[in-house]
Amino acid sequence: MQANDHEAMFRAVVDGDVARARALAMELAEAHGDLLAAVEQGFAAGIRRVGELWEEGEYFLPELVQGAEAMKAAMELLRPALKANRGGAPARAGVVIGTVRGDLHDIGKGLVATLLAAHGFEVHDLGSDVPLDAFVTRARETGSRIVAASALLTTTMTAQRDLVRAVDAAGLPSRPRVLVGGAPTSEAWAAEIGATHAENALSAVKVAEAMVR
Ligand code: B1M
Repeated sequence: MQANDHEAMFRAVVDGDVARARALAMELAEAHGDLLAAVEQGFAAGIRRVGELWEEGEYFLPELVQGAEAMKAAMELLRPALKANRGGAPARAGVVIGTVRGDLHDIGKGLVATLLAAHGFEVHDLGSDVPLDAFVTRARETGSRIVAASALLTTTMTAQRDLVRAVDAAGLPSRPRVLVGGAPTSEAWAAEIGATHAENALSAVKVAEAMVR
């Protein structure tokens, strides 16, 4: 894969071209390159641009949904290659992940979940609009070391604070730590609520690795 293929992946998502996104994903899966960097700089960069165009009033809901479809189609195809990428290493540690209650944004969370799985984590994805007790219950059931919560709205990010408190109060034997992310969150926010922050999906992998080391 060449650097300019990242541009083609970016374009396929921005244009909402599902067939092109699939074709590029298949090509990428067969190539011996940096799969994760290609995902982040190609497809993920594309969906971020779609978001900007929506905010700028250039795109409306159909284009937004179409861009998300192209992104999801590519990630569907890449999942096996991303898993194989980890070289059959045993799962390192459990991660329970979800988007917090009241929040339906799941594209970024899905990307984080996929890349964590690709790096050997055992990922338990609860989806979006996840109540606090569901995170805690699944962490208890699976003995997960990380509870990861995404929030895209300023009105829902406060649930991350409640989650830290709920996890602490549950006193789970695996003593999970909380990882937070999503556009309105920051290092400062995470420090304030007693969590760990990751800026994007690739850094979430590095941060999660450091958390279980
Ligand atoms: Co909404 N939305 N949305 N939306 N939406 C935003 C977030 C917004 C910034 C747009 C805007 O108005 N400027 C705005 C929030 C404003 C705010 O609170 N400050 C907003 C709003 C207001 C709303 C509604 C309230 C609109 C309405 O109905 N009036 C509504 C809320 C619904 C709800 O959740 N209850 C709503 C609805 C929707 C759609 C359903 C149409 C759709 C979501 C579809 C879906 O996810 N299935 C949608 C979308 C697509 C967006 C934007 C355009 C794009 C989000 C996205 O997918 N980005 C967004 C504007 C924007 O972000 N520029 C917007 C691509 C994705 C790859 O990036 O999610 O940031 P992101 O994830 C990144 C990082 O943040 C990080 O890594 C990811 C990959 O690098 N990350 C983590 C994310 N989670 C992480 C977790 C981690 C670590 C890193 O560890 C646990």
